[in-house]
Amino acid sequence: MPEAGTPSSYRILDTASVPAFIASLPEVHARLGGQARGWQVREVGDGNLNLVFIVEGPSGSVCVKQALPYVRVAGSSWPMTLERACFEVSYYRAVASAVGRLIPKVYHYDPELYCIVMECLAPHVILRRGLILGQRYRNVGRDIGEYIARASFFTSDFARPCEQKLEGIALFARNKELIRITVDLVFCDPYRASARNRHTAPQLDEIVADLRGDGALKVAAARFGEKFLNEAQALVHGDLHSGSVMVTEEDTRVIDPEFAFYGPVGFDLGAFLGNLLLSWYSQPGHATRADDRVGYQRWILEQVELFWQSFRSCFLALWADNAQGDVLPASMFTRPEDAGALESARGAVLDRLFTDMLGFAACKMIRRIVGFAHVIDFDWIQDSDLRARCEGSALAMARTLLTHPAQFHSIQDVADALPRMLRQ
Ligand code: SR1
Ligand code: MG
Repeated sequence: MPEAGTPSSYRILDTASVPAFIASLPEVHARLGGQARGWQVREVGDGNLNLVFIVEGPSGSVCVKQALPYVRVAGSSWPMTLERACFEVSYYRAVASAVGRLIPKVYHYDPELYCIVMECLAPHVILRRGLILGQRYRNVGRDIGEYIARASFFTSDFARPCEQKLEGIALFARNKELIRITVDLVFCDPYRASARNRHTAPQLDEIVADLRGDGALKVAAARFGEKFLNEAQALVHGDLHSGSVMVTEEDTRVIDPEFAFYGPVGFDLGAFLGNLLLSWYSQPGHATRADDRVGYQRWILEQVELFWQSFRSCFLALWADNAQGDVLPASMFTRPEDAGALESARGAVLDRLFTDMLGFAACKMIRRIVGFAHVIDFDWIQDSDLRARCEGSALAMARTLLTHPAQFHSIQDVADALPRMLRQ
């Protein structure tokens, strides 16, 4: 039964009702082919919020994603706006021309069912699951760096007139219930008593108490919370962790942008970096006799470096050709002798994004270990002592990133620091 307060036209879909819904959409029906009664439907959602169905027909398949009127993992005790589906589809539309093949194609949006019908990504897998299995995806770091560069540059003041950006800010500012989730679960709850928090206990009890008693750390995390709420630099995905990326050996796609809003570019950069670092620290928990995962950790670090380098070089290349916005416009730097000043101003912007990326990465790492929503990279480590060691090392790294940012001048500094934080 839908929650009280949901529109009367809304109903929760299930495997039995999805075929009739799809059959009512002639173009999608044609894509699947055959008759609705012959289609195979599976519910495959494993995220925290929504229903996801895969529908397969004789000529093709589609993915159907529906918002529930509550948080899926918490049940009806945590009501949640259905409008998130509308923000997700609005984000896809806003970045589609900038990012091209890096997002799935959207075939249909139903505003009454809060449901998106889109390209079924197969044989793609969720990156987080691939990382747990020790799989390598040669393009993923480079592709996600390019993705964030393209999506953020073309929605920023560096590329667009401010009027367009202000309209975007107004639209996505209405995504306030999901912004509230991030404020609470990323920037506040991990650092205070909250019934929603959990951690591996008793092994991490002392570390968690120490973290919640560390004033400097809490102030640093709050500074990034303030940035999150105040720096409307560009349209950001808002939840770009390794569970929001689907991959094959060659191909990379970004999914699940329901948390989208105008915010700091470093928030998306930090989400992806932080989740790669969590994966790196979780690897000893997935080692076997045949594979100690040390080589795999090296591969993750290569991806970390490729990710940042690809973001940086792509952002600068786009800027060189598209400086038509209101901040540092090319029209202000037309004399040959202006070139040096312009180049160093752009370099300074990239340096600030690097610093922001590290701080947001740290916040994202901490929330996944001591907050409400954990990650299977750690949760699937059965031995709780081993899991706590992996999590403790990741927490040590995150705390250093937040409280000693001056130690990190380059992405290589980050890579070099990771093994120094390992706990025995
Ligand atoms: C209540 S939703 C919990 C988390 O799941 C999403 O993936 C976001 O990261 C959110 O914070
Ligand atoms: Mg998600």
